[in-house]
Amino acid sequence: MPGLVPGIHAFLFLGQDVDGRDKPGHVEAGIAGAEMTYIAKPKFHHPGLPKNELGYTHRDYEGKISTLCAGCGHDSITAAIIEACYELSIEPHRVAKISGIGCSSKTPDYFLGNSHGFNSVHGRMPSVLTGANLANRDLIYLGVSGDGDSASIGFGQFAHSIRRGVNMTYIVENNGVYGLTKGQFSATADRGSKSKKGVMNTDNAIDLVAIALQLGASFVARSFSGDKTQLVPLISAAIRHKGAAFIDVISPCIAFNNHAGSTKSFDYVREHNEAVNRLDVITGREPITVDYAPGSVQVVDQHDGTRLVLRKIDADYDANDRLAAMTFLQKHAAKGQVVTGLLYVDPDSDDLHSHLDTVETPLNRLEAKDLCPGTSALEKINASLR
Ligand SMILES: Cc1ncc(C[n+]2csc(CCOP(=O)(O)OP(=O)(O)O)c2C)c(N)n1
Ligand code: SF4
Ligand SMILES: [Mg+2]
Repeated sequence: MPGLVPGIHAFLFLGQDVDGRDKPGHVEAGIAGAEMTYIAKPKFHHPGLPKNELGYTHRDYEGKISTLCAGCGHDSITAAIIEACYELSIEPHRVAKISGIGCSSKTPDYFLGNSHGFNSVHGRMPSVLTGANLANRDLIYLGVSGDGDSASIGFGQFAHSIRRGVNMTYIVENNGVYGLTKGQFSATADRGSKSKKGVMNTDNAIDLVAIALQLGASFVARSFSGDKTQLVPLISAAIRHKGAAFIDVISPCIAFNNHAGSTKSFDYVREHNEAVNRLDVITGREPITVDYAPGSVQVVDQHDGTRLVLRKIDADYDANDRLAAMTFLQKHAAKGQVVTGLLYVDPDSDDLHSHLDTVETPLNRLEAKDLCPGTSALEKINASLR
């Protein structure tokens, strides 16, 4: 995504043609006439690369070359999204990736180069995504944001998209700082944690996972960018979930928040990570074989036939109990522990379209006769309102 200047850009990036050229219709609503740069990946690849059910290789799910700092946690999340979409054999043109502003919000340019996308304004990803989703429910919505983008300026937008149950996978790449603007504490920075310059954060932290649980998100998880084994299936499961799926991914900023005293550094998260479960996603295409030890497995059936198999690490952990998840989270947070895994899933989830009883056809495919049902229908509606 060519958005390098904070605060003044809103780009509609519609992906690329297979030959790498921008598709006609690429719109820039940024600085008039400004030429933005990016690094395109070479298109050739080894003919022997493994292919998924659609015949696509990993390369078909990649985007441009990342311009983030080498070692940034966000790049690992990009890799996990690519892996999940490859494994699920998703048609790239069926995905809409929407983001705000920040290093994290730049990442949709580094995956799914043939998907639809909108790099919106700082903190406004959720409302743009909600609007797009209401207009066309046929796409898979991936909202990518940062802790500044979602817990600071965009906190209200985050809250409303979650409480409305928008059908989306909402990923926050959480490093506790505003990486793009050089490392100021964000609202998710823990009280008592120290900045790189040694300044202590005296404000209480917002825990987006706790808030998402309270607001009624039907899928809530936390993971770590350094744990691909946990993160990839979480993203796959969230994509297959119907409703608001929220994943908070601790993603260390190696430039500004990876020092001793930070609670979002690689070392701190590795030392304090408490995983409640490990997840396998079984799609209808594969035979369902569950061979885990009895008592340590929780199976969740989803609307689309997918089964989530949770291998419990904490044997007492029940991922269907919202209240218990909230208590569990708070108890461990008080001990400085970072709880990861699928923390809550509602097997009977639904979404905003079900709540509003909206028409199934995407709005741009409705015909005049659908939009104007005629005088007698109008008279009936008027009569019902008198
Ligand atoms: C309306 C507005 N206010 C402030 C900014 C400046 N700004 C750009 S990115 C950013 C914070 C990004 O932090 P985060 O979302 O955590 O992303 P990260 O860079 O850490 O991945 C800020 C404050 C802006 N672009 N627009
Ligand atoms: S400044 Fe931090 S968040 Fe931004 S690219 Fe560098 S390491 Fe990543
Ligand atoms: Mg951040």
